[in-house]
Amino acid sequence: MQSLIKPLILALGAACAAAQAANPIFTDVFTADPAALVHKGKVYLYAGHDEAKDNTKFFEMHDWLVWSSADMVNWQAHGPLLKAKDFKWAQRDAWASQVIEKNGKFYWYVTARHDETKPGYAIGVAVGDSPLGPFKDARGTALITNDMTTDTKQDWDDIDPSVITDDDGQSYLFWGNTKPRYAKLNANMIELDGPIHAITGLPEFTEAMWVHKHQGNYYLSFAMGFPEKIGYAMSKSITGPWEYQGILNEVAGNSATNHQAIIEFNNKHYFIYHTGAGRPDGGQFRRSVSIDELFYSPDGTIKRIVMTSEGVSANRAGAEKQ
Ligand code: FUB
Repeated sequence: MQSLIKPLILALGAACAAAQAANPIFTDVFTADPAALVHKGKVYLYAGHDEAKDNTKFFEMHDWLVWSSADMVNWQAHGPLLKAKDFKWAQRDAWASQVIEKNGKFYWYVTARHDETKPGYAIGVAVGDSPLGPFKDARGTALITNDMTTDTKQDWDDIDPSVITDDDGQSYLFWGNTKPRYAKLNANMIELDGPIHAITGLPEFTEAMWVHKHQGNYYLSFAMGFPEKIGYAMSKSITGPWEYQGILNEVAGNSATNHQAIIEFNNKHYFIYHTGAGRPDGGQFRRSVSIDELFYSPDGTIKRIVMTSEGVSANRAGAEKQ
């Protein structure tokens, strides 16, 4: 009898552990700038990969890492599926990115530092036939380069792409540091279709836009100030005007940057972000992705995120569908 009890307790412990995540969600690598895609009963998480030796100098980021999950707790690692060097025009710096599906293709919009032919940060796009690729540069050139936005002085103003397709099928690219911008995307998803527009109404805008829609409202969340909080604005139209609603998430521990993805998965809403907290060797350039639940108020505004160390519990509906 005694010999049965120990394995039973161990099995019970493992089941409980699997039903509840912990933040940060990965402790074997440092991860940042999360983006997420819900596709066929799974969540795909695309994250930047912090490889700085310590927190004294700057970001060291060469590739993007991917995981998938059917329940938001158990994550399968798929490794690095794209790197800055996969874009022949890029020098380095695999910064923030987002993947979106359109007409059965998966488009991965990325930030990287352009080579000396077009100095500054740029946005490129890779394409693949599945959420896990394989992905390849869809153009052979960057989609957005620093010389296309000369009204801002610094060369890192063209970073942090966020992409959304509106209900009429038109897709939009949002991006920017210091100055938020958007443009229509051509139906082929790899060219702009029209002029670049400035966005107004986002106080203390720094970077990290994420645009999503919920029950007839458009939401534009963004990193504000420095150190960064996440604020958000709402609109009845994807093209604005945007009305600022307030702070969505406070400064995340031990990190001056923050960067969020917001998704709905099996009737729950999630706020996916990075923090420098939760790991003894974490910090400014060694960040970690965390996930907490997001709740809407009846009037459509979003309640302030409560960052937890427990993380989210298993979204069983996702697991049962598999
Ligand atoms: O991770 C590098 C840069 O820092 C991202 O592009 C920004 O959003 C900020 O997180």
